Amino acid sequence: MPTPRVAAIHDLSGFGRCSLTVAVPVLSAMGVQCCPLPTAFLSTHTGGFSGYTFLDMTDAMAAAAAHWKALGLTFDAVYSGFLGSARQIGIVESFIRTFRGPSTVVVVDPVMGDQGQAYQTYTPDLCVGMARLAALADVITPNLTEAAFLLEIPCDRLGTDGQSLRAAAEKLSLGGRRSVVLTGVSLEAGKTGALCFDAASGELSAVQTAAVDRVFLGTGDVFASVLTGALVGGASLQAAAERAAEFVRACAERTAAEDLPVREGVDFEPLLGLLTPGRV
Ligand code: PXL
Repeated sequence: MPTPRVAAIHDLSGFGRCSLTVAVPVLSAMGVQCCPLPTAFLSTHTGGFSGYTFLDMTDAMAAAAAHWKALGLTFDAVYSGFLGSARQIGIVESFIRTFRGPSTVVVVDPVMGDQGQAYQTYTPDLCVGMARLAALADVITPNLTEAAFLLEIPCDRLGTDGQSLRAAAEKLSLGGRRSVVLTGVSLEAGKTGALCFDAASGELSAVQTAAVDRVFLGTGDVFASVLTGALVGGASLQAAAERAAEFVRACAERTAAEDLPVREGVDFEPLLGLLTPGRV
C-alpha cells in the first residue's frame, strides 16, 4: 500500500502538546505522511497559559493551498481542527472542495471548547462557521461541549445517559449523511471513550476503556489524529475509534503516573511505538 497522505489543518502551538505537535508525530508513527497547513502559530496553547503569542496564518493558508493545487497534490484525508479566525472557515471549505477526491476522507474535529466553555480565542462567529464547515465532513469528532455547540443547545441539555447521548450522536449525523465519533463519553462508572455513528452502516456503537480519574488536555487531538491515521489505513470507524481510545488510555495512564501538569498535555512521545504498523 502506498504511504497514505493527510493534509492536517490545525494550529502549531510550540509548547503544550496539542494540534500539529500531536498530529505530525502520531500520523508519522502510524506510517502516514502528514502535510501541515498551520492555521496559527502560538507560543503555547490557550489552556492554562496566559501571555501566549498568537500569529494568525489566515493569509498564508490560501496561498499554500493554491501552491499544493498547482503541484497536483492529492490527499487520502483532509483533517482539520483548531482554526485561527472566522475567515479560515471559507478557506478550509474551499480546501476541502478542491482536494476532495473519490476516496478522500474528510475528518473535521470541530474544535471549539471543552468542559462547557469555548476556548479563549473562539468567537461566536467562529463557532457558527465551524458548524457550517462540519457539514462538509465525512467524519466529525466533537467532545460533549462541541456537540452541544453544534446542536445549538446548552451543554446541560445534552444529557449524560446512554440514551440521550445516542440520540445526540444520531442527530449530529445530519440524517445519516456523516459519521460521528462523540468523545469523552462515559457509559459506565470507571470507563470512558466514544460513541460512534457510522454513516456507512447506519449503526451506533460504543467504545469504552478504563478511565483515568484526572483532567487531561490535548487528548481530543491525540484521539482524532489516531482515528484519522487508522481510517486512511483502511480501518472501519469502530476499529479506528477503538485504536484511538486505547492509545489515549495508555497516554492518560502514563501522564497520571508521572503527575505531569495538566497544561503540558499527555506524555505520548515514549508511547508512539504502540502505533507503529504491525505492532498493535
Ligand atoms: O486541544 C485543543 C486546542 C488546540 N489548539 C489550541 C488550544 C486548544 C485547547 O486549549 O488552545 C491553540
